Amino acid sequence: MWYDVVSEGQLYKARLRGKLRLDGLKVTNPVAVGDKVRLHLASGEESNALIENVLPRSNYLVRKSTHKNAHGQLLASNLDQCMLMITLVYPRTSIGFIDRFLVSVEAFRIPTVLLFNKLDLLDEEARSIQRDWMLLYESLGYPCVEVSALEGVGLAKVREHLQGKTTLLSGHSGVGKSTMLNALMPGLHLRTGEVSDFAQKGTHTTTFAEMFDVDLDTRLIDTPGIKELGIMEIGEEELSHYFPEMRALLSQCKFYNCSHTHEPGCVVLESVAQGNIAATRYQSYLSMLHGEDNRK
Ligand SMILES: Nc1nc2c(ncn2[C@@H]2O[C@H](COP(=O)(O)OP(=O)(O)O)[C@@H](O)[C@H]2O)c(=O)[nH]1
Ligand SMILES: [Mg+2]
Ligand SMILES: [Zn+2]
Repeated sequence: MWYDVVSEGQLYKARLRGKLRLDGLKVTNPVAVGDKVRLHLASGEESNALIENVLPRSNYLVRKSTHKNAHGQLLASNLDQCMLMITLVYPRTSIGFIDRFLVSVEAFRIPTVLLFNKLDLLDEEARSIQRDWMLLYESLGYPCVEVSALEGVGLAKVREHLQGKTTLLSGHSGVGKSTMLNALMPGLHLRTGEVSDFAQKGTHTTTFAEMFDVDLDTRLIDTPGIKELGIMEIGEEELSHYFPEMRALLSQCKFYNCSHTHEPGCVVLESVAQGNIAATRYQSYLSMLHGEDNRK
């Protein structure tokens, strides 16, 4: 297994030196994109670079491994934020998928920006639905930007959000991630198309994320082939903490271990009834609570 390590502008192909200690993190891979490592250059040769250890991570994202259930897959580390690309049409991203993504990332205490792409394809009705979604998520603390990556609309705002940060870009295949990366970084020429993970088709290899430098201190991580984050085990009593609008109310529920489904004196239920918590959000909460597959 070879890793790309950049040091002072120079790219090294590196291998792991022996076994790395994993800091008690139950993951299948010891190193991930975004990691800062100590590199050892044996006899000064570029081809002999060894990763000696991984420096402490400020945060990380782990997703459920498809192979071993007990261990997750370390997806990326040292992130300032995630950016979820959404499209209302071609393909349609569902509210359930958005909420599931947001909960997964909240669990790792990483902020998320929502990017609504393919603005050029929306008719008036779809545009108005999109505006409602944006109002809702903005009110929850998730900045929203609408763009057309293809026509270059809204890219200045995207740049503002990215500036000086390391951002993990995610979203369904076909929403326009590669198109946006190409637009932000002329000269990159990533392959785009309806089926972006073409190269992985029919194989069972894990797809690794890749980091791009937008400028000196702005980095974007593309996650091709990752269809959903795959929520790590989140306990029922923990789930509402990852809905910001519920988190703010939790201490007011009558029962300490309230599930916010039927209990008397539940402030969350009250807020849903009064329309202060969006019905769609509560629906997402219930389906996650009941372990329903909400990935589409
Ligand atoms: N109409 C329209 N098409 C777009 C836009 N952004 C991307 N596409 C198209 O959507 C398809 C998938 O884009 P791609 O960047 O490969 O998506 P990815 O799978 O998320 O990387 C391509 O045919 C793109 O040309 C957009 O803003 N508007
Ligand atoms: Mg792509
Ligand atoms: Zn409650």
